[in-house]
Amino acid sequence: MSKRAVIKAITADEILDSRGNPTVDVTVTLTSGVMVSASVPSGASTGEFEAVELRDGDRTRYGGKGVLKAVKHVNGEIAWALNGMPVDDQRRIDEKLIETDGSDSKSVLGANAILGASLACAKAAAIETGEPLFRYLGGANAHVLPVPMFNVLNGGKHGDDGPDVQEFKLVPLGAPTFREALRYGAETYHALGKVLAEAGASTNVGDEGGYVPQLPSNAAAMDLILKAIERAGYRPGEDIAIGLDPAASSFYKDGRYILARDGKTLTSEQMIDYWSDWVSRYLLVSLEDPLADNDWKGFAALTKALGDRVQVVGDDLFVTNRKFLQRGIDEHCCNSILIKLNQIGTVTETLDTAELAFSAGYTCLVSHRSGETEDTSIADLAVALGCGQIKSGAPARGERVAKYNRLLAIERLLGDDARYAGRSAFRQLQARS
Ligand code: 2PG
Ligand code: MG
Repeated sequence: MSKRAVIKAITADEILDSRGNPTVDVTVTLTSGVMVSASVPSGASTGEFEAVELRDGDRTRYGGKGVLKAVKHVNGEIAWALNGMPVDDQRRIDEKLIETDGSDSKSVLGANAILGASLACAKAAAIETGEPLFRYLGGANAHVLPVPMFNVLNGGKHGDDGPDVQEFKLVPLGAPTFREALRYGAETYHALGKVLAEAGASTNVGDEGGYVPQLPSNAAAMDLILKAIERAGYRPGEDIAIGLDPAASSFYKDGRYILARDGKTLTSEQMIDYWSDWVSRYLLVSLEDPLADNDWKGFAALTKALGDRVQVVGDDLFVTNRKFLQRGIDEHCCNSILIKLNQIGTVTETLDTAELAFSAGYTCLVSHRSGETEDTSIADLAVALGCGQIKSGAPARGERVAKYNRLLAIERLLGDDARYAGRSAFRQLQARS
């Protein structure tokens, strides 16, 4: 590409996310005529130290959730700062955004404004080079298709009246290709709908497209999912394993874990025993945020007890931030990190965090947010990182399947070069095989 393809204009608009809340959409125009947009997702079970998503707070619009201030910052300060910069210099662009904001938490311009601009620049640069985004970000050797984790049963903050555990995910690690993994997931999702209906449970869906049944306990959800895997004709553990995101901060209060569905209130030690029992009983390959985001001691103990049997993922604990990840590495907390662009707010900081994770032997799981848009950049990011894992909700609902469909397109594009990560994505399984 011409090194001199520069940013000519940056504009933003307020659009809606999948929950019907406003979010930021940024359009970048280059002097070459290239024009592309990126939109920003939004979480519900957010980590305490995530970069700040700027909301207007004006109760007369969208209940205070408008993003007109963030939009104004893109059209103003961000456009002034970035106009005239070479678009292929992503690190410099992101440094400029961070510097213009000037705060640690991106609270001045808003991480939503900043990420929109950062991501739109990356997409524009990819188009300018004539490369797909995954190759622009990941280089010539980006060819590994991630194992999709399908969140088929929602609870916690994503599904009222559902289980305490926020996400029960199908992990089709035995599929030969991504395309087949998607089929395994969709077939089992539909089988689960039938299994739930037979059990007299609701098949309404939550924020990420998974069912939200009212069940007598959290374990009851596991039993129904295992039944659905078999009903769909797959072998639990071999073809499809299970991953969880309890998002434990959401049921942690005053130093105790309150599992309302189980009628239990647990200490950190008891919560670890609870998960230890689940790891033994079920076919868990991945366990994200099993404890609250300030329970560092608990995380170290849990990782020591279970880390060689299950992937322990830090989401709210690390918030895609190198600083918190470094603390986790130093204190032996988790062996994997969730990667969310909007937790940290720029493309290069996200890549830097993933780089630190790999260097410390941690795996990376690229993730959507519970409030999503049609933007499919995370699919490309997962292939660019070659990390072998992504979660984008159920294999249903437009904003969720947009990412999975993008991965189908990437797999098609790569042709014979594509490799599906499968079991190799999980360190604990590599060690055993
Ligand atoms: C999570 C995410 C995505 P939210 O906890 O991992 O599933 O949820 O976007 O609400 O933080
Ligand atoms: Mg999470």
